[in-house]
Amino acid sequence: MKISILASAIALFLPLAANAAEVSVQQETPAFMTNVYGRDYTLLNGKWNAIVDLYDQGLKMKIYENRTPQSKEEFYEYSFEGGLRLNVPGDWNSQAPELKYYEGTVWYARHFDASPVPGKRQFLYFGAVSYRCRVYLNGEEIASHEGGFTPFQVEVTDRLKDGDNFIAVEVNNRRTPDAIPALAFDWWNYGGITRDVMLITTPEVYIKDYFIQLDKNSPDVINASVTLSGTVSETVKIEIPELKISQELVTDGNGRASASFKVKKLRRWSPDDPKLYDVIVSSASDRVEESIGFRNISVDGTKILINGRPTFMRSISFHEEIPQRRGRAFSEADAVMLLSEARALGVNMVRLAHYPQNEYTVRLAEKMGIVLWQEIPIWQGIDFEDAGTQAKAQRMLTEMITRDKNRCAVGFWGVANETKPSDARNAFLTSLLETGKSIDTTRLYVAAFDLVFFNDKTRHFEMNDGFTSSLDVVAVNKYMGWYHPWPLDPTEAVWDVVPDKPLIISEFGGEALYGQSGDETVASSWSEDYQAKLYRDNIEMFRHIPNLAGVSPWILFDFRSPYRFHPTNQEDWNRKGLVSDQGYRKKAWYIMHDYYMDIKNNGR
Ligand code: GCB
Repeated sequence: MKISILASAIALFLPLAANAAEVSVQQETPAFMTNVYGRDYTLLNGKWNAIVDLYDQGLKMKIYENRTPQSKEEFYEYSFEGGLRLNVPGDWNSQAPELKYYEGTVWYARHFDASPVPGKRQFLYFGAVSYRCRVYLNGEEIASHEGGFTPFQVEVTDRLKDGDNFIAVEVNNRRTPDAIPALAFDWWNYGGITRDVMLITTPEVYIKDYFIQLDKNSPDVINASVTLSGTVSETVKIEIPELKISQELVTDGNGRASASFKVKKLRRWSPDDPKLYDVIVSSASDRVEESIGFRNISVDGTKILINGRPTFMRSISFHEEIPQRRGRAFSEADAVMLLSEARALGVNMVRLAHYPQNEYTVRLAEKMGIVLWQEIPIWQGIDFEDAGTQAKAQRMLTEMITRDKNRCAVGFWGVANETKPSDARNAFLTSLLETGKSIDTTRLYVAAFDLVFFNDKTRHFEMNDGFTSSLDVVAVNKYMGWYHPWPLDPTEAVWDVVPDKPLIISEFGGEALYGQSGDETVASSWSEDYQAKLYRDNIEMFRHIPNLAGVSPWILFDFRSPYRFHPTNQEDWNRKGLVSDQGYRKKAWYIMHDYYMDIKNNGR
């Protein structure tokens, strides 16, 4: 069974290809099974052989067939053996000096042993491949996918050989105008098989998906739905032993069943008490288990409520990057590093910038009691006129929500960052909200805007963007003291932006090179002193934003970005981190920490 997850093969690798290929989507919904770590699986991580294919010749040469000479006349101008070796998961950029800036195709390949089991199905599952890929098993193309931050699976039951199998993955990270993100973005364009690769074994009819969360409006009603892989009518069971729930449901002709249960004495998940319950979903032939938390998140006027209590979101952002390693984060240990440093700052929320991050991070945040804002990389420069790009964005959003909809830590789905109002933009983002809400109405939908301006007549900060009325929570990125000089003293700043809705300042900050001291009034000093004063000033301004429901400084760590050219202050790093690339806290970190501790202890 071959699936074309996004597109027919042809358009995927043409450098500036448009999206004609989008029409051939043949995708089962959902496109991959939920909770892969709760399944019977083998990791195909480790060292893979690699070929750098700068001119995209490997496809023509069919190098995925992995041929070796069989006669005296034969020869092949490639071999996967004896060349470059790359770690999977991992980005290629950090694994070889010549690949640091590489944007193009790299072929990954390896052998693995498999044993087809009668009555069982097997799937290859990729946590993420950045940015587009085609997968070949034993010499044949079996799947393709576009989008660097969400998973996909392909069934290989009938294709696996008993014993040795050969898999090749053609990975390409070239930036194109129709891609998401598009041609330029302020982070490193890491390429590669950047997350876990798994061979998953399931029964013939397996539990493909389930969605088990607390009802949006009730503190004691759990809504559950289960989807089997086949269009069969079967009994499935949902158990939450600690809540004394054991409920049998019968799936309909589409393999689906749903129910609501009223529960007693539920301890709702919150940042202060991240309680999770063991949940078991079983069918005649399958059983999946995991921990799920239950909480309400809603909006009341200008407040964000968690379990009915107004909660100020003390947030921070980070990229999926380990600065000290200069590469993508991918493991549980990486998640521990990033989230412990976030927690140390005093946060109750993390904005995962600017794309869905790996499942280890999401699951660990949930255990730690950290609310998450997760978003898709609709980041400036997106072609809102392109129907293909829109379909791609809808699919990315679907994949993100599908993977993480059972993680109660996720409180916010972000649909866009810094977009300019236009009819095309509005239609595009409206389609995203519709797509998201067709799967999940329990989260708050948010987008970050950057077009807040200072109105000289009213002397207020204002914003004109009608799309804000479609969102539950509005967020603003505003770099007062960095990209925007102060038009007045921060004590006099008055904000009149979506006054009837919760407003999150989703980015603010400025650059500082760790260890550099300088004049706190001179931006170009790139000093910790300037950054610290900028933080003091912004915090002062926050006290004058009546509908402020949260803040999220930009950003926890310095991060790599190829358009940060300053030769001594930046050297390809965005230096807005509160923590340096070497892991040292800058002066501004302490200011933000004090601010958060004060809010935590005394309220806002
Ligand atoms: C922004 C973007 C963020 C950038 C940041 C900056 O507004 O949302 O991705 O990295 O500004 O440092 O300029």
